[in-house]
Amino acid sequence: MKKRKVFLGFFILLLFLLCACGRVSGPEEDRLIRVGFSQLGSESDWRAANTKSMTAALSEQNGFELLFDNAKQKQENQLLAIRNFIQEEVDYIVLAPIMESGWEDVLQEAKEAEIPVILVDRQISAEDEELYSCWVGSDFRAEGDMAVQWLEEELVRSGKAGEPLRILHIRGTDGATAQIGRTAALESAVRRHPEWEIAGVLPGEYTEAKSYELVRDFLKTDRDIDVIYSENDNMCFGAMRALEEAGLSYGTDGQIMLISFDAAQHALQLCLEGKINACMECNPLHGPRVADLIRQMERGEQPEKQNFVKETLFRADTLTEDILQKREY
Ligand code: GZL
Repeated sequence: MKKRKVFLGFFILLLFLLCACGRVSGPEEDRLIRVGFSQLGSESDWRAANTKSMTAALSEQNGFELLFDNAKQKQENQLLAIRNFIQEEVDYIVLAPIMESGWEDVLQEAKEAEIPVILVDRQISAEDEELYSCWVGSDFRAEGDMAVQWLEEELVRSGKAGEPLRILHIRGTDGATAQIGRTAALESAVRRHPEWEIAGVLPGEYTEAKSYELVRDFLKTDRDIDVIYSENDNMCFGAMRALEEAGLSYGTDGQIMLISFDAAQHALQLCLEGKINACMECNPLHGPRVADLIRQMERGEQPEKQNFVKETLFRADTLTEDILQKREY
């Protein structure tokens, strides 16, 4: 009897020690992969769709334990989140960086903690490419080039090629890869077309509210606009509200052409109605892609460093209800 009590006491002590050291993990194959995901914010329809995709893919039923942090558009919050993930000893860190600069120190800490980092959506500018394992996202310069190519072709179609053109540029968050690429495409086109002029550049930060305020104020002094090049849907929505208040028409039957990026459901519906002339797709459904990259690394494989997604441009004159219904976001 006494022996049984000693054994039971020893067993309870062992169980306590195992639990006290953090986790009593089950068999290796049943262990959840712990992922810390630093999402930059919730500023747009695109970001909401991206978060939904990421959290659905990195779910417990798919074999993941997800530690999710929303940085509310502040880089300092992302830095804090990453350091917390390191303290938590996650297996992987996934980062959607709000801007390209400012990541070297914190990613060096992750590297020293031997925690692989996967970048999603925007990129970072770091000397040491070993600070992250791989990246998945869009080719933002290509997106901008496709949008500009549409504008050039539209001007030919309407017989206005070569005529003076004034473009209002609503820019995304400064230093974000999406902003850098889409802006570069427009600036390159303006250099190619001496008859084109940038009437103004508004820092809309990808939000509808900021874009509305900036466009409303801009139109108080300058109403001579032919095109609005909006670097995401939500800023385009803000511009539309300001145009309506100023009594200016837009879209396929209006005086001002609207070009938008992301092509989420709401914008595509407006495109179908002819209110937005062209919507450049920016696919946010990175959840399954990131999950696959992690599974590759779990198998000891090294994924491609850069993983681009394919995207298309939607035009008001070719978009159909059937296409819209088939969209996933
Ligand atoms: C693009 C993404 C941008 C979207 C915006 O991949 O980084 O950020 O275009 C979002 O809608 O806010």
